[in-house]
Amino acid sequence: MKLKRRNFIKKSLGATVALVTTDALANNKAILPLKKPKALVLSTWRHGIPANQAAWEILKAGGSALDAVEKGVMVVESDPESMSVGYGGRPDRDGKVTLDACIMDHLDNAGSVAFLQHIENPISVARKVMEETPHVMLVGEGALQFALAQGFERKNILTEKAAKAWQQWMKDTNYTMPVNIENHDTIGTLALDQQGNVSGACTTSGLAYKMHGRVGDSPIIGAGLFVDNEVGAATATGLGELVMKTLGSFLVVELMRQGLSPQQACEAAIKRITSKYDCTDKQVGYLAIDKKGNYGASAIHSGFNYAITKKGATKLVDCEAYKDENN
Ligand code: SD4
Repeated sequence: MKLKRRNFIKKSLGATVALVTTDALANNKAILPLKKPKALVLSTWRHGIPANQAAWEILKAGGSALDAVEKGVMVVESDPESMSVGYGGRPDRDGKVTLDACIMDHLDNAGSVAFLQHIENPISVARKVMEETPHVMLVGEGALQFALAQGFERKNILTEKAAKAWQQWMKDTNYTMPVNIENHDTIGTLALDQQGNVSGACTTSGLAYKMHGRVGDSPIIGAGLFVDNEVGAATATGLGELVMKTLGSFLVVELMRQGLSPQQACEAAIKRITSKYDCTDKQVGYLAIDKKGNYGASAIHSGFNYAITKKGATKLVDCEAYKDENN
């Protein structure tokens, strides 16, 4: 039987979609329910647990993946105990907290801020860039001016705890920029909503004690995050320089477009890095989701974990270190 568009009736927005055929109506037969998309949210690292829980409240109520990822990462940005994101984030080597964030929705819209100071929730500024300007990315002073004009509060986001840790670091390291597998914890969140749409958000204070002015992968569309609602979404954590040089999240999504599963695509993107660069003391982790709700993750070294929430239940998953079968 040929089904036409007009045969689809939406019972209500965001709720179960029912399929009715004219024949079935004529014969007074039962309405066939279509499968409701299964909402899902994934976030990098342990702080992904509270982020997912906030995102889930939105998804559960039929809200958009876009709202879910924004509200989810905001919890972590506003938590002073999380020392790699937003308020409480570790400063650069000059003692300044500079934030990077980006967001992307299911309609291919994107917004981003980089090297932003004095604002607790850079992800919401990134969303405003996406929704209120013709641009994708604002940086530094310009991003701050835009945020203030949009009504965001200027705030000291360097906590006493982060300042003390920085002072200690100054004593111990003599101002040498560290690059190792320990000094990062960006949050990247990917969500699939009940309407079957995918969105993502990524936000960080970047590598701890980085050079002043350094921007990582996290606010770069295609590097720290990429969403294509035809395929799925991916996000990255770890040493941003390696992610930027391989345009990692875009690569993962493109590999999924070509038919790889999220797991296979994450592994292939990690392999792209390990085959080109010495990664002895460098970590990168990828997280990906497809439109069907399949997901995967891969990382150069063990230690990367992520939170997954489906059907309201959240668990933390340890990601195995990538193993190249050919080596
Ligand atoms: C950066 N990718 O600035 C970020 C840091 C990070 O988990 O991911 N941390 O390079």
